[in-house]
Amino acid sequence: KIAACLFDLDGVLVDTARYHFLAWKKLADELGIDFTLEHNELLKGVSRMDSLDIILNIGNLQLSQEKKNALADQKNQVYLEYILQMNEEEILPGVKDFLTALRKLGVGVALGSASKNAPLILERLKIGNLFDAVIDGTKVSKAKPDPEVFLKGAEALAAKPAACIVFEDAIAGIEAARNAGMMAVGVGDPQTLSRANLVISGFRGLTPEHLFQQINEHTT
Ligand code: G16
Ligand code: MG
Repeated sequence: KIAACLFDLDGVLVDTARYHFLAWKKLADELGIDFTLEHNELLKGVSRMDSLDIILNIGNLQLSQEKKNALADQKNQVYLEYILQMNEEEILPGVKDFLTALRKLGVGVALGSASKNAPLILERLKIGNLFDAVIDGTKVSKAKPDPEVFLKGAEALAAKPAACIVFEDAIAGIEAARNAGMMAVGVGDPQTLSRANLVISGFRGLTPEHLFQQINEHTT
């Protein structure tokens, strides 16, 4: 019996990765660092400061913590400009129906995201009301693949980890789910997300009942 479903944000409910990329790209350009879309893959699910460290590494730049804080803020200002222009149309196909159907079944729904901007994004998408708990980057101290974000989500919903399903687009997120003792559904490429119990391409046309059945077939 599935007690709760925990959702990553970026790459699962909404495609904010391109806004992160554009904001980091602007910063990297200003620093004279050649930051590519390929590099951007390394930043998925990674915290803001760790992302900056990865970019500075690419450019072989070493900076003081003070300077790094300022650059991270600068990137976030640009990112926020994109976020503030988002609307409901950017929710990925099928997501809203899937979340609504879960609630009707009495399954707990939580967000488990590394992003400190997660509450703002939920508000822009007008789906905040579909979540029983929101665990975001301000509530965790350890980044995925540490299970903290998902364990806190399960705890908030009073659900046992083994009765939880995590939906993730990042390898580190799938590992975090496994480390939490939860079932992991990858959203994206089956080859990249081979450690997931099951991989789906998205939520379009998917019902919770159908997904639970598939999960059962893949885990028994
Ligand atoms: C997201 C993104 C990451 C981003 C991180 C922190 O995580 O995937 O690329 O660096 O949040 O975001 P912010 O700068 O808004 O705090 P997730 O866990 O939702 O995929
Ligand atoms: Mg993600």
